[in-house]
Amino acid sequence: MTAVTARAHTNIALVKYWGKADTDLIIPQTSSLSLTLDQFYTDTTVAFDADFTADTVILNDHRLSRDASQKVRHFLDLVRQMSGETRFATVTSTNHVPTAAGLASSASAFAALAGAASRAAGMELSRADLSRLARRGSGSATRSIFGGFVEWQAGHDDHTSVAVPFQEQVDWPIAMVALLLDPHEKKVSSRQGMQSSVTTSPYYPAWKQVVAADLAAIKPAILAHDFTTTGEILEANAMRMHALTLSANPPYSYFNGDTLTAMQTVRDLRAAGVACYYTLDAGPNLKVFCQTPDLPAVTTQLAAQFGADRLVVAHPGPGIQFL
Ligand code: 2P0
Repeated sequence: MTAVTARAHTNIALVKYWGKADTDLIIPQTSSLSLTLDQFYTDTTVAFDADFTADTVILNDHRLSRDASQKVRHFLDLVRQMSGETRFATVTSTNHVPTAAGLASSASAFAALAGAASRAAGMELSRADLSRLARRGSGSATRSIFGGFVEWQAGHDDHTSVAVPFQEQVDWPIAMVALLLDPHEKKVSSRQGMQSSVTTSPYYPAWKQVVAADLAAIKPAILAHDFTTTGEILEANAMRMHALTLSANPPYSYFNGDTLTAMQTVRDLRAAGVACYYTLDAGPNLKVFCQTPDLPAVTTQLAAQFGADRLVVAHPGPGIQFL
C-alpha cells in the first residue's frame, strides 16, 4: 500500500461559472476566471489496499456515511476505471479553511482528491490532465490545480474543457478579504441552483454574452494591474450571476440581510476613497477585493461593523502540491 498526499487551495471566481452544458461530464456553459487563494486549502491522502472491502472517506477526523461519501466514491470509481486499479481506497481529508471564511469549498477538495487518488492508483498525470480529472468531481475544482489567476476554458468535451494558468506568479499586491455573515449550509446547492438558472431563467442567454465580454475585458485589466477595471468587472459579474437566481423559477437567493448591508459598506468605502470591490458565490458571505495598501482601511471598517472574528485576509495562492 502506498499512500499519496496532495494539497490543493481553493479559488474565488472573478468571472463566475454558473451553469453546465453537460451535467455528467461537468462541461460548463461558459468559461470562467479565478484567483487561487493562499489561506484556504485541503490536504488529502489516498491509499488503495487489497485488504479493504469498501471505500472509506474520513473528512476532518469524521468517517462519512455512505450517502455523504457518494460523490467521493463515484470519483474513485472513475480513477479506478482510468487506471485499471481494482482495490478499494481509504481517503483521509482535512480542510484547512478557517471557519470564519465560510468557504468550505468543493474546489480544493476535488483538486486534492484528483491529485492523490490518481497518483496512488499509479498514474502520473500532467497538470492539464489533473484539471480535467478534478472537473469530474466539481466544476470549480478544475481551476484549483493551478495557482494565481486561472482560466477554465469551457470547451465542448472532456479533453477541451480544462483550466489553463492565466498568470500563476502574481506580482500584484492584491488581497481578498473573506467576510463570514452566515456559517450555515446553503439551502440551494450550487449544483441545483445553477441547473435551475440554466433551465428556467429567461436571462440565461444574456449571461453567456456577459461572461464572454467580461473575460475579454478582465484579462488585459489584470495584466495591466488596472485595479478599478478589474474590480468593476468582478463586482458586476457576481451581481449578474446572482440575478440568475432571482430570475429562476421558482426564484431564490443566496443573499441575507447582512449581505445587502455589507455590499453597502463596500460601496460606502469606495465613496470615501478606499478602493475595494465585492464578489460572492453560492452563499451570503462576501469576499472583498482590494490592494494591500487599502487593506487596513477595509478590514478596520468590516471589523467594526461585523466583528474581527468574521474576517480572513487571503492573498494569491499556489497550485496543487504533493506532500
Ligand atoms: C464559481 N461557483 O465559478 C461558481 C460561482 C459558485 C458561484 O463553482 O456542480 O461546487 O460541483 O460543478 O463547482 C460552485 O459550484 O459546482 C461554483 P459543481 P461547484 O466558483
